[in-house]
Order: sequence, then C-alpha cells, then structure tokens
Amino acid sequence: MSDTSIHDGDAGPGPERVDVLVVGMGFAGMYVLYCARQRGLTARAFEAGSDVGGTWFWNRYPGCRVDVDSVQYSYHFSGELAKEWRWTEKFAAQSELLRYCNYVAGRFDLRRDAKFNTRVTSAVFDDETNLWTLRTDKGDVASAPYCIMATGSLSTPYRPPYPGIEDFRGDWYHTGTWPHREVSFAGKRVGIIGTGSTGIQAIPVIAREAKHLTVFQRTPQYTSPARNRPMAPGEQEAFNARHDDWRDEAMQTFNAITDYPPPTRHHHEDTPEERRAYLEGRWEEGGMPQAMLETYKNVAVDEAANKVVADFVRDKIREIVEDPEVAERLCPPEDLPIGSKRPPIDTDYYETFNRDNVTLVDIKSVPVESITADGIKTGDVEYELDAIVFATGFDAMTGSLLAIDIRTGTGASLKDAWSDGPDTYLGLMVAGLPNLFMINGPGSPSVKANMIMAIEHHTDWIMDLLDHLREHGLDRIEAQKQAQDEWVEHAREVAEATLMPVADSWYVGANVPGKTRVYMPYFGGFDRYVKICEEVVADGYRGFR
Ligand code: N01
Repeated sequence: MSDTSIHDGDAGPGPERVDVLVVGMGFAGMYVLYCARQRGLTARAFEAGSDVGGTWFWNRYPGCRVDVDSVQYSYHFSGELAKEWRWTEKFAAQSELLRYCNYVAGRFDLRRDAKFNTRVTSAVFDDETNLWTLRTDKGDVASAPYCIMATGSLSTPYRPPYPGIEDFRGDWYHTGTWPHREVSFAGKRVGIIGTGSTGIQAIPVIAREAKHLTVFQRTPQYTSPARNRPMAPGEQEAFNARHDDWRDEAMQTFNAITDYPPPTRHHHEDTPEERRAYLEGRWEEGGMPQAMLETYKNVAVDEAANKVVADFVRDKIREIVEDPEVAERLCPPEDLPIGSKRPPIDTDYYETFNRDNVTLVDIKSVPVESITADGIKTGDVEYELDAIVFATGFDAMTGSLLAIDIRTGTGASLKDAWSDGPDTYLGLMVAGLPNLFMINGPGSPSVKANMIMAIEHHTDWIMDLLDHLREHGLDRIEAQKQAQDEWVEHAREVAEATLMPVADSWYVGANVPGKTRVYMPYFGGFDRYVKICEEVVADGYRGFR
C-alpha cells in the first residue's frame, strides 16, 4: 500500500482491502488498473475469462475483426506503447487484437492485480464504512471505497430460447462465447442465425469452409465494403509521428475517429447522376466510421437524405446478388433507416449469396419454431444441419451490470434504479449508488465512439475525480437525482431528434424480450460529451454530491 493511498489496507485475515475494485479485464479494466497504479492506488480486478482481452477474448468466431482502423482502435495513453506495436492490417483480426491486449498486460505487468476465471456475483455498499464489497463465484471477498465497473457494453451473449436445443445432435456455438480451440466446418452443413455485424463477418468465412451454409435472417442489414488491406509500408510510422496531435484531433470529433472527412454536401445539392457517382466512390473507398452514413449531411436525421443512401445500398445489393429473389430478401425494408441498426462493414457479404453452397432463409415471415435433433424447424420445413451458429447478439449495455447484484446496505439497488431503463448521470454514475463508476455506461457515447478513446476518457475523468476527493478530504461521491434526470432527458432528446431510435435494435434493447425500450448510448457526439464533462468539473463537479 503506497503512502498516498486513500485507505490503509487491512493487515491479517478477512476480506482483501484495496483502494479500487475493478470488474473486468478487457481494454477498460486494463487501463483502469494501469491508471490506479500510476496514481498510487491499490487495486484488485476480477475477470470471468481466463485472461485479459474482454470482447477479443470471447469473440473468436470466424471472420471476427475490428472495424475502426487498427491504429486508432489502440490505446493512446502512451506514445511509447504506440511506437512499440505494429499492426499488420488496416482492420486487425481478433487474434491480433488479443495479442495486443496480452502485450499491453505484460508490458505494464497488469495481471499482478487481477484474478481470472472469477465472476463477480454481488457488489454491496456499506453506508457506514463507505466501502464496496465484491463477492465472487470463487468465494472471494474484497472491499474498497471505490468500485469501477469495466464490464463491457457487449459482453452478455443473447441466445433466443428456442425449444429443443438440448435435442440437437450436432454442435452449436454462440459467436460471443466461441470455443478456444479450432472449430472446423469442413464437410458440414452449417446453419447460422443472425445477420448483424457478427453474422455479416462470419457468414462469408464459414461459407468458404462448410459443405453448405444456411443463413437464417430475421432483418436484412445494410452493409458496405470494409476494403481491409495490409498496412502499407511506412503507414504505422506516419501515424505514430502525429500520434499526440491525432489524439487531440480525435477528441474533437463526433466519434473519436479521424481521417474520414465529414460530409460537406446535402443530397439535394447533387443531381441523381452526381449522387450515384459520389456514392459509388464512397462504396469503392469503403471503411468506417458509420460507413455510408457519413456520405451526405443529415443522413442520420433526415428521412429524405437517409432514403437516398439506403436506396443506393439496395441498388448495390440488386447489382451484386445474381438471384433476384435472394437479392430482394437481402434488401432492408424501406421503413428501416440506414444506420438505425449499427452499420457493419464487410468483406464479400452480399457476394457470398451467389455461392452454390449458401441458402438464405427468411425467418421474419416464417419464424424458427424449434431446434430438432437434426436441425432447425421453421413452419413446415426442417433444415438438416450438422452445426448451428447463434450470431444473435448481446443483452447490450446493461446485461453485464444487471447480472451482478449491485446494492447498498440501505436497500437501493441497480435493478430497481433501472426498472424503467438505464438512467445514469453522464453514463458514469447512478444516483443512489455512491462511489460506483461505470466505464462506457449507458448514457455515455460508448458504442457510438471509438471505444478505446471513450475508455481512456472515462477512466482519466474518474481518476481525476478520485484525486479531487482525496485532495479535499472527501470519501464519498454520488450523482444527484435531478442532474441525472436532466441528463437522461437531454440524451433522450438528442437521440429522438434523429432516425436512430426507429429500428428494433440492441441500441434500444429491442433484441431482448421484455427489456425497456430506451436508446441507451449518448448520441450527442464524443466531442460534445467531453466538453460537457469538462464543464461539470469546472463547475465544481456540478450534479454530484
Ligand atoms: O448482434 P446484433 P451482433 N430470432 O444484435 C438476430 C459489435 N460488433 O453480435 O435484426 C431471430 O447486431 C438479429 O435479428 P434482428 C457491434 O457494435 C462489432 O451481430 O433483431 N433472429 C440480428 O440479425 C454490433 O452491433 C464488430 O431482427 C434473431 C442478429 O441476430 C454488436 O457488436 C463485429 C433473434 C443479432 O445482431 C452486436 O452485433 C461484431 C431471434 N430471436 C460485433 N435475436 C466489429 O467491430 C436476434 N436475432 C466489426
């Protein structure tokens, strides 16, 4: 325990006592641990997986890769680290991202304060001692004045409860908990349910290996080419040379990503021919962020602008997919604005449906009825399969937090606080739960930004706050209910001014039956959010008690 720590550690038997408890050892938990140490705080992290990596530890499905440029989807707190690491592809594959996480953990000796293979089951705050106590499924008990939830936004897999899964004689997988061993689909008849970002990455890769792939699609998606490629000679060096400036620049953008110039024109300023030529150019260019959403001004808010881009993608589908019936089935419906579900980018997604060994099944009109011993049954048809892949997503943003019994000794609980939706103040704290912080919580830009930049911003902000408390002899901080209500209202207004909440997406919790429908991420922009957080501090931590 360093002499600058907030609380002295307890010697002797009993619960472990540190300054900061951390839940999760993905990108967020690792950075929290690093920062805590830098500030002279002792910390204990728990992680359910057997090692670091979070999302990149669990999601090992075929085709899994990031869709923010690798050089940007990296830690940026250390220029040294940036110089030491070399990405091999524009959009790194899962295995490379996991190697990076391992490198960072080793480089900063982060595993020392983490316990793996251990799931936190409860977090209880004692109002008298001001201590959070975590309990785990392995019997650990650890206490600290502060608890930081680095549990990830997409880390509780969701699988539809189709009857009969226990009868299935083949193998089945969820993409979010993919086995840590080679899975071979060679010579097999595979069925995949789900065509979100995950399915769209996995389908072309599985189709190349399997004897036959049947794709069960509920909602067709808009996707556009990633145009992934190896890093060019000197590209990493050029990025590193501007690393510090890049970071400043990224902080002033909507999604903490640079090098994708924002649109400069409205769609109605161009003739139909000019639009077509311009959108073709963007399609050829490929990449993120927001893919085709950032082509013309106001595509995210204006129905007419949105339709221009959505129609273009529908035309591309009809152009690429040879069978007109299959093409129509792949076209997203007119009432689904492009971008209202998270826009994926792909490699040969639509082209995959030209393969002889791929079948597309519409499960919106005829839903999956059951899993049988031999496959999947929809209506009168049974599809015989040797393996099933569930690419059915996550109980996003709230699932992992609500899986932990989070409460205070006086009866407040996260479950009650969020019974009508995940209200937070700035996505950082929840009124009634003192000294408990979230990284990338609902109500923060999180999934609408470069997640690593958002992680670093949240963590730095929290660490500065802990310094502030220590400097002022304070040991307790809580979000005020009124400030929280105002933030929730602001976030709601921002989202509802756009077309984003229209879709039945995981952003609004619509993928999980019974979940309250609320647009969970903050869609006001990362730059605006960072500014608001700065103003809150300048106003003496406005809205916190
Ligand atoms: O999950 P999803 P995901 N019956 O929820 C279908 C990030 N990510 O794992 O659209 C039948 O988007 C569902 O159908 P519908 C990224 O943020 C990033 O693909 O609800 N079908 C949909 O097709 C992403 O958005 C990267 O009608 C059901 C699919 O399953 C997030 O993770 C890569 C169903 C689920 O799509 C989640 O993506 C991958 C049911 N009961 C993921 N329930 C990169 O960085 C669900 N579906 C590149």
